[in-house]
Order: sequence, then C-alpha cells, then structure tokens
Amino acid sequence: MLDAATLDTIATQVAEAQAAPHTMPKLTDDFPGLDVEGGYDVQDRLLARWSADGRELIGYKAGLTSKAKMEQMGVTEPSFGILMRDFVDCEGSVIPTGGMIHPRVEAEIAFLMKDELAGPDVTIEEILDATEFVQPAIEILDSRFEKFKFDLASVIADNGSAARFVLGGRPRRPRDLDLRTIGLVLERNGEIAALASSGAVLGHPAEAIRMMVSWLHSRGRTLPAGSVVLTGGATEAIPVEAGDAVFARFQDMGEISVRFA
Ligand code: 0L1
Ligand code: MG
Repeated sequence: MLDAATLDTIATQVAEAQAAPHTMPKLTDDFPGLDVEGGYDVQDRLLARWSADGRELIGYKAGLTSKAKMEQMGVTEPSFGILMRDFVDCEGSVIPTGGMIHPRVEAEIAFLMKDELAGPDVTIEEILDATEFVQPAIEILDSRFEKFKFDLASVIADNGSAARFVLGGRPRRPRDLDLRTIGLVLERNGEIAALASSGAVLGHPAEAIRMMVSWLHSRGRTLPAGSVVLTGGATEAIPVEAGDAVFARFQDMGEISVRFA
C-alpha cells in the first residue's frame, strides 16, 4: 500500500497527462506498490481536484465489462471510474481529436438513475426499479499509457481511460426491453467495425451496475439518484482519427452518430 504523498504524486502525473495530453509509462513501472485499491485512491484525488476546480461529478463508468474488452486489454476484472459533466458531447457533435492521444470508441448502454442505490448486494430487479431510462451511448476512450501497455491498477488510476461520451438514440424504460439481447452495430466511415449483443456485458448490463454499487459501498459511497452510468463497451474499442464518422445502431433503442475532426 502506497503512502498518501506517493498517491498525491501519481494523481499529479495522471492529471497532467490528461490535461495536456501526453503518454506516460504504466504507473506500476515507477510505483510498483500501486495496486487496484491504490488506483481508486488516485481516482479519489482526481475527483477532489476536479471538484475544487468547479467541475461536476455526474455519474460513473464501468469498463472492461465484456470478454472482448478483457481479452483486448489482458485483464480479468472490470474497472470503475468517474464521469464529469464536461466529458459530455452532444449527439451529432464534431469532436476534436487534437486534445486526445489515441482515441478509440465503443458502443455501450447507459442507465439514467432515478433513485439512489446503496449496499453490498443490490439485485438486478432493484437496479431496474431505480432506473429512469436506458439509453444508447458512445464512449470515447483515450488511454494515457504508452502503446496501450498497462495493468488494471494503472488503468484505474487513469480513470479507466475516460475522455468523452455521447448519449443519444431513444431513451427507453428498462423493463420495456430485454437488456440481455440488444444488438449493437458500430460503424466507422460506413463500414461495420464491430458487432455485439448487450449480453456480452457480464450477461446483462445491469450486472455492471450491481458490481459498481458493491464497489461504491466498499469505498463508503452510494450511487446517487440522477447519476448517469456507462455499463461498458460490448465490443472491443475501435480506433478513430480526424475525418472519421462513427455511427452506432442499437436494436429498438435508436442510433447515435459523431464525427471526429
Ligand atoms: O471503458 C472501458 O472499457 C475502460 C477501458 C480501459 C482500457 C482502455 O483504454 O481500453
Ligand atoms: Mg467504456
């Protein structure tokens, strides 16, 4: 376990790599004592700094929740991260890549919560009861690690590679859909880049929220009413560059498009 001063130093390195985007070696190279809990301690420090700067926490992301993503990244458990209001882009936006290192996109199902969830063991039924809407999302990831070489502790400290996200399509009541079998198609420049079913996310995307609430509980927190939750990409993440147009189709939930400039 790392001491508070070392965790502060890591948080400074991560915050700088995110703010004036540049790559860094995976954090465990320089800080071999960094473990998963330490990664979340770094996230807490990022949140404290961003909140002090007037930035607003609006929700949480689960990442690495599908087998495809776990295999792509060489990890065996999901990660969680924080979502700030200034990460949001509007549907149809033109997103500048200038402020990113190596952006990648993934299609995921977002949950908009109407009630708080708390405790070590909420059920899928309780999660569906607490959900106002489910909605299509595109997450734009930007890992700050050189050549995508990282481990779970490092990626957690980098807030799960969070950069931007877009909500779109049609908000739907969660019980009006079978959330295990929604087909997702991710297109880049008119070509199909990835296909998946929503059940690729832990069998049911609400399972990512079940694990998230348990993680929040372990850190003395809850999932507040009003939160946006990204449940994790069902496919692997697809690289994008300036000029690319990305279109994500979600069965019975509508579509989202974004362009990169
Ligand atoms: O949202 C996520 O699945 C987190 C992924 C973290 C690793 C990556 O940069 O792909
Ligand atoms: Mg994601």
